Amino acid sequence: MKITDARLIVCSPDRNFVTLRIDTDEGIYGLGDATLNGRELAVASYLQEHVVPCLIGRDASMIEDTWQFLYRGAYWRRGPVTMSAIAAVDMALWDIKGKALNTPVYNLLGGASRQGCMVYTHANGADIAEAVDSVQKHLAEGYLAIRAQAGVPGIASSYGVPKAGKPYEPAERGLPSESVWSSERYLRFAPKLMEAVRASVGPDVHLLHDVHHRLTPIQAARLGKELEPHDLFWMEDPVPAELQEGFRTIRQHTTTPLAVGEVFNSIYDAHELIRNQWIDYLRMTVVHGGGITPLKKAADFAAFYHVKTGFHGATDLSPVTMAAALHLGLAIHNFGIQEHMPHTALTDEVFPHSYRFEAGYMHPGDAPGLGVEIDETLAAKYPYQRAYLPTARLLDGTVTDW
Ligand code: GCO
Ligand code: MG
Repeated sequence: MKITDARLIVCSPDRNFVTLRIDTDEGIYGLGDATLNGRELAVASYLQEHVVPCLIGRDASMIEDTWQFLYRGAYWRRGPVTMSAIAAVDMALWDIKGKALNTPVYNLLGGASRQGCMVYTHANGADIAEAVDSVQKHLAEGYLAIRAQAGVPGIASSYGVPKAGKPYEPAERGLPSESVWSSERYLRFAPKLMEAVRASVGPDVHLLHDVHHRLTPIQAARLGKELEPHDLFWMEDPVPAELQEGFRTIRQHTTTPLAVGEVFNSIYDAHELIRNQWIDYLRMTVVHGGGITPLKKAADFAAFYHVKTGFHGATDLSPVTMAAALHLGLAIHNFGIQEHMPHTALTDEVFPHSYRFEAGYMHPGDAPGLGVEIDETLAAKYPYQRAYLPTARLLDGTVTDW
């Protein structure tokens, strides 16, 4: 089966998405997600200018070979733009293989290891009371695991908290906005938030919290210790993780489980974290981690060190990535949890899909391949719109991690 065509579909049904469609001479096509929040057009151009010409005429069944060709053959390796581009090709080829063999992708990855993938969703509020209400609302929807964030007193526009009346969406149209940050104020507040949430839900609900790369290792160690009585499922991204050995300090001081890696794009971003057992959950996901092919290997490597998966699943990953993550999560043994930040109704209309949510779990569905389509006529009505993630400064004006 030969690749005859590959093209990019860039659209913005409520937010930007970059999708790759690969066509074959047997009439079967596959879809891959290439969305990189705030840098979408760089990936689209990388694919269009440098990858698509090399795909035409290749054997669509050769997934591993194509991955190695795009990774090693470029000479320049890693980085989110490169790896998101390779991921899109990889996903599309798995989609094609599933359709060609008339089976869902999870069957090709070893078959189902469980009935469904437990997911967590986001609860948030301007203050603790609103956050607790939001947690209760999501519990009523059937979620068994919930991430809680709230506005930190004295900090305007805290991470994870929506503008009044809107669902939380990290990217904003136009040029990057600026927010302020104070780790001192946050450290005084976060344990109170999680204490109140735990008191309202009782012992059985899984609670998560995202620090979003804001602290130093010793601050994160202190927070982890203070959160221990509230029994978190995980504390996410407590420090920026370029320096993997930063996690040694955190780990020495706290038993709060740690989740890291939504910005990683290679196993080499995480191999020390895993090998030293400094983390409990690996958050790399299919689109930014180079595709299903390398992520399956990363998950298998992590399994040997008691590390489970917790794939990133924010709205800036398209329904194609959500499907791919669910197929992989259903198949691997060391699946931990899947993030589920639901897309808007319009996004779901542009990307009809077979995955479904029921009683706290998601299932990829049994459609052949990944089980996601794109309505190109509808997509064309929503062209790309410039949008960026916010930036952050400390109270004295110093640029800090958002
Ligand atoms: C999460 C994340 C996101 C990111 C976003 C950046 O845990 O879901 O931290 O909300 O901020 O994906 O593009
Ligand atoms: Mg996060």
